[in-house]
Amino acid sequence: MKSGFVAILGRPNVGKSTLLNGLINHHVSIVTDKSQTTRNNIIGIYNDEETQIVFLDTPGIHKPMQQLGKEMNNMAYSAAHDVDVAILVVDASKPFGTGDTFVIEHLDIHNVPLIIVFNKIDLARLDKTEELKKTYRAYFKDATFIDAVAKEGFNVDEVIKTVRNMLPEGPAYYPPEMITDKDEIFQIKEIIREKVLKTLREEVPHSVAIYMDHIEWEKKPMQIFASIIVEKDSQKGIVIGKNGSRIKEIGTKARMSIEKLLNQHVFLELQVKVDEGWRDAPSSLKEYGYKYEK
Ligand SMILES: Nc1nc2c(ncn2[C@@H]2O[C@H](COP(=O)(O)OP(=O)(O)OP(=O)(O)O)[C@@H](O)[C@H]2O)c(=O)[nH]1
Ligand SMILES: [Mg+2]
Repeated sequence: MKSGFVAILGRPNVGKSTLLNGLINHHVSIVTDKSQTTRNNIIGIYNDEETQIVFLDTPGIHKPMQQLGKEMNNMAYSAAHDVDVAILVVDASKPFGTGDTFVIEHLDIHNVPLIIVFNKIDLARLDKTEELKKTYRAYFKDATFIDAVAKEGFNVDEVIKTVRNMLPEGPAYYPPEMITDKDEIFQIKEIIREKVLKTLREEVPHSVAIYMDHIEWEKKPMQIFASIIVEKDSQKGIVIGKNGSRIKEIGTKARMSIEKLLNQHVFLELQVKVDEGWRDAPSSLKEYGYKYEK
């Protein structure tokens, strides 16, 4: 059997989480059109008769403005260590820029088998992509290049095939029924955050964290009480909306997705709380699960 660990790395919003979900055929990592959606390393496991691939989705590497960003980058940097294969995802529709050099300079992927996935080729111009590939080839002369449209599943099987050929013989590290390392509480919080990100615009989403106040698993329907944490008083009103309309919309959408995840009816109550400047406060970062720990 072939098995191993594979990190999925790259700038924010290039399609890493979309690719992970496609590779393992499960929605384990949230996807939105906002940059810096993923804030933790998230394992997704692929299994077939002769292979187990443990993929690691990671936060998008970016120039950090707050401590939260530094923690996220550190998670991504650490994911690149001790893997059998690294996948660098690139947005093929964007020209090479400082964000790309930032990733290349900060990421230690020169001594590991590397696949570069040129994603979003549905939005790219062929000649521009060729130019981009030349630039990446100059940095990584031995990397395997794959074009993809992760959103449509195009060439996702090619990524699996290529990874499999790079993996050593090894045992299954996880039981075959396991698809992710994250528990239900993590997944519920992520679903709520996904709905917040999808409902709100611009700056507010980056200031949001979800805190699980209380769950009553045994009650019918199951009761979930969670808080949407924002950084400033002014953001509280934005999340709540006129007459509570926005938080109601977030709550309804989140409840429906949580019910799908848990396969049962749930009662979800959301409230909004202010935690001034939490993205730079070590204790808050720890509380919300964003502190990078070695
Ligand atoms: N057109 C197009 N859009 C895509 C493709 N793959 C992903 N997207 C979209 O790109 C956006 C970002 O996707 P994500 O998977 O969240 O990107 P990410 O790299 O995980 O982003 P972060 O978690 O912020 O680092 C979403 O709106 C996706 O639907 C693709 O192949 N083509
Ligand atoms: Mg992501």
